[in-house]
Amino acid sequence: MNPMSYLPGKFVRIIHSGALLFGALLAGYSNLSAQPASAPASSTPTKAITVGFAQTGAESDWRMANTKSMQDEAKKRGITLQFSDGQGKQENQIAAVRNFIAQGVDVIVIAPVVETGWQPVLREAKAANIPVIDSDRQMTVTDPSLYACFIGSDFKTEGKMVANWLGAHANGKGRILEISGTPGSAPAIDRHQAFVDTIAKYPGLTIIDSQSGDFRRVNAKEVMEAFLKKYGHNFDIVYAHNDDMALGALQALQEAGIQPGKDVMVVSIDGTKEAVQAVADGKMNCVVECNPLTAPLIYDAAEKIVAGQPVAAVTYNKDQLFDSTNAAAAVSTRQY
Ligand code: GYE
Repeated sequence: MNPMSYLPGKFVRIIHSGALLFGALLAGYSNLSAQPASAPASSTPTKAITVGFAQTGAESDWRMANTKSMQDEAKKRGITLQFSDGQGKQENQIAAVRNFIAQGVDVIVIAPVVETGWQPVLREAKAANIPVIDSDRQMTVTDPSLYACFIGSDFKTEGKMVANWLGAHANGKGRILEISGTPGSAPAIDRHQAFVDTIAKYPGLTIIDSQSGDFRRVNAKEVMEAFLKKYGHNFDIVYAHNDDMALGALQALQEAGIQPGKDVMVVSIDGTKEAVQAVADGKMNCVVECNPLTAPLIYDAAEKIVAGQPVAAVTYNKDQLFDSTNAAAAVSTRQY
């Protein structure tokens, strides 16, 4: 493993001086002679890298699309991908990262199930000079040099977008049942907090109860059934932290004889094809997108880090919103 020095928020890899010199000569050559940059590059193929990916689990359609994106893009680029499904448990993910360190992979990508508790294993990766990319969910660390960069969505913006949409469309009917994601996960924390902070602007909107559905459809259906027992029809809005949970809630509502999208509003986040279709069908009211197809950005960053180039500390997706005005037109273009 090459020696590497760390700067806050990014990694700088000091590559073998011979390679550095060779790279500098190539760069100089293409600049001075005005040759297309690709001419010399094509004669020096970049080393295929090995990436270890500690995935959260397989809890939702979003997650499956994210895994597929990482696998397909690795194949396309000739990247060797070591994939581990953490099955929703941080201890499994930590064990996977230790395994990647033992194997000496070039870059480790973690989609952390929960936000905290990563520092010890990140220090082990740093000691082994293996850069880490934080994918999808933020990790909280006191030492920002412990990972190279974050690539994913801004969950606070998503929570805020849903809340502002409700502020504009709920027409004074504002008793909200919240079905939240995995406790301690960045999306559950941020999508709750930003939503709460934003609905404070709209006096009619209040969360009357909040329970976790762990980002899973079956769990959310059970949560919704329990809500229906407790509140009867006495609520106006279901806010689910992801589409799978909204679709689980939809089933429970329909079984109870309540028409989702009409008798009560259902809103959520992810933008899966199935949920956007439900909006187009009038069974859901608003879905904010959260793009899982981030593998190209992640591997771009991984390849840059390995090549000793700087990367942006934080890259957020630009996520859009679907409601009755644009969902039908968008369904056929949804890729997950
Ligand atoms: O919203 C949900 C998934 O971390 C953004 O996790 C991700 C969330 C996504 O299971 O469907």
